[in-house]
Amino acid sequence: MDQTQIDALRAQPIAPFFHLIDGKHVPASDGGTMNIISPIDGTVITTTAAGTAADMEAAIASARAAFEDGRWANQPPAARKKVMMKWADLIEANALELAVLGVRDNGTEIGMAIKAEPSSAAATIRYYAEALDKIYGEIAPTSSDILGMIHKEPVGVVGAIIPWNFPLMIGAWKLGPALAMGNSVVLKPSETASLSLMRMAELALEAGLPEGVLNAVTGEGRIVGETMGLSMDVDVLVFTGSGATGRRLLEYAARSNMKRVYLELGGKSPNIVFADAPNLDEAANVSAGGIFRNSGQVCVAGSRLLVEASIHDEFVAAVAKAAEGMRVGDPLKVDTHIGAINSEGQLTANLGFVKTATAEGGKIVTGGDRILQDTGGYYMAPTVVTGVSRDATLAQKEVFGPVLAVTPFETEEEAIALANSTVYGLAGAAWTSNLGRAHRMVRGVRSGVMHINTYGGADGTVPLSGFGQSGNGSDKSLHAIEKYVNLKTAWIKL
Ligand code: TXE
Repeated sequence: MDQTQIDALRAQPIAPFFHLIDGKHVPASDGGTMNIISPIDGTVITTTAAGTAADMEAAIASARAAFEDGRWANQPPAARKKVMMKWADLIEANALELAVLGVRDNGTEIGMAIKAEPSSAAATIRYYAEALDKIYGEIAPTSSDILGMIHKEPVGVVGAIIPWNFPLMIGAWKLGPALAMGNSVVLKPSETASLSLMRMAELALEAGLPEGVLNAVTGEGRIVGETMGLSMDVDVLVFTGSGATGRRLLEYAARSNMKRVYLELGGKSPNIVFADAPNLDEAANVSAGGIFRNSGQVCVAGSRLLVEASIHDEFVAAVAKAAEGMRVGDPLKVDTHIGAINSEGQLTANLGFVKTATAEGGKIVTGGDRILQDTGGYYMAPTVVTGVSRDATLAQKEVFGPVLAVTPFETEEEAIALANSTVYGLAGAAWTSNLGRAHRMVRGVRSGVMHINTYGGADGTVPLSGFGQSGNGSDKSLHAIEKYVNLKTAWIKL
């Protein structure tokens, strides 16, 4: 990464963004716009269209028409693959531009953004492009006078609602398998991180995706998102975001056409450190990264540190030291470790969690405050809170900020019980040299991902699935494809 190139890109003004409907850039039907505020310094950097219900309906109609006439679904797999491979190439060719645009919008430190955003998105699109002509139907083991065939058909119109923490990566997790299987998609980016995702959608059209197959509408969730949720013409809703919105989407589906709803709703993931961890210094550094990178705005963040009591004090000191060694600041500087909080509202909520934690008996070991306020941006010091009891707010609620809750345990059984004591089940980790214990932790902790002696970094070859109120269905890997196909049986008498 070259600082000079990054600085040149950040100096460029950003033209207003419009919806992408039926292959055209269109403003909101009532001309409304939304100011886009950069969390780096609190300034307005551009505007997006403030979508109306009519805009969303137009996008859905376009996606429906594209699906019905088969302009994408009926193309030979090799042709669809070619378009998607080209799209991945274009994302890679524009990686720095996309990453800087995204960081100006959402505040993630550039070092993480470049890897987790364009690079990961391109890899995801390429993965599903490569897969799409290797997925076969099935022939059932019927009696000899019958041919039982199972076809995999695209479902139709997919509505994808994307959050702000990793818009390109999470967007690609939905767009890759949905488009690979021949569906049409309507994309609804987050209000506070839409720019890079809108640009990535444009690149799909530049790669040759037919008009109408991918539409993207910006605007408020409660307006355009609700219209999408209630539409009779959307067949599948895929979502990453808060539990509260996830519940609404289930209601919308029940009130409309009972569309399929797949949710990824974050977590309160336990990072369990035993005294027999192979390398406690490494465990402390990786654990700090596992909660503080992207300011803790990571769905799988290891936000609960469960530490064996015998090493509690020394381990907490090591994590606090690692936290204090992380440079918080301008996310577009290549040597920044932790960038900005996405929005002022999110920062205020984080600080509220810290206040509640201390009121409930927690002790701040490091951090706890807003910092760098003179920049006008939204920054928070990485925060470690000890003495967090099992039922404390900080142990139960997702903060989605740079706040680590620490709780000691005595035994393996107690560690598992603590790990499973929330409504969530997205990720977790255990650090131990004992092979049997490692496997017991994998089996015992109810979560979609269990790391052993590491935290984070699980790539696209493995699924990310929520247990409990962390959601349903899977992103990533071939398993994600299941969300975007209907199984059709042909029962043929010979
Ligand atoms: O989420 P929302 P917010 C969690 C995290 C965070 C909290 C709030 O705990 O603190 O959610 O973040 C769209 N109908 N995660 O307020 O509102 C919205 O426009 C349809 C975890 O940003 O759920 C955006 O595109 N759509 C998470 C998307 O939902 C609606 C990532 C997510 O926003 C809508 C983000 C409605 N009525 C937040 N209301 C993760 N799992 O990684 C909003 N939206």
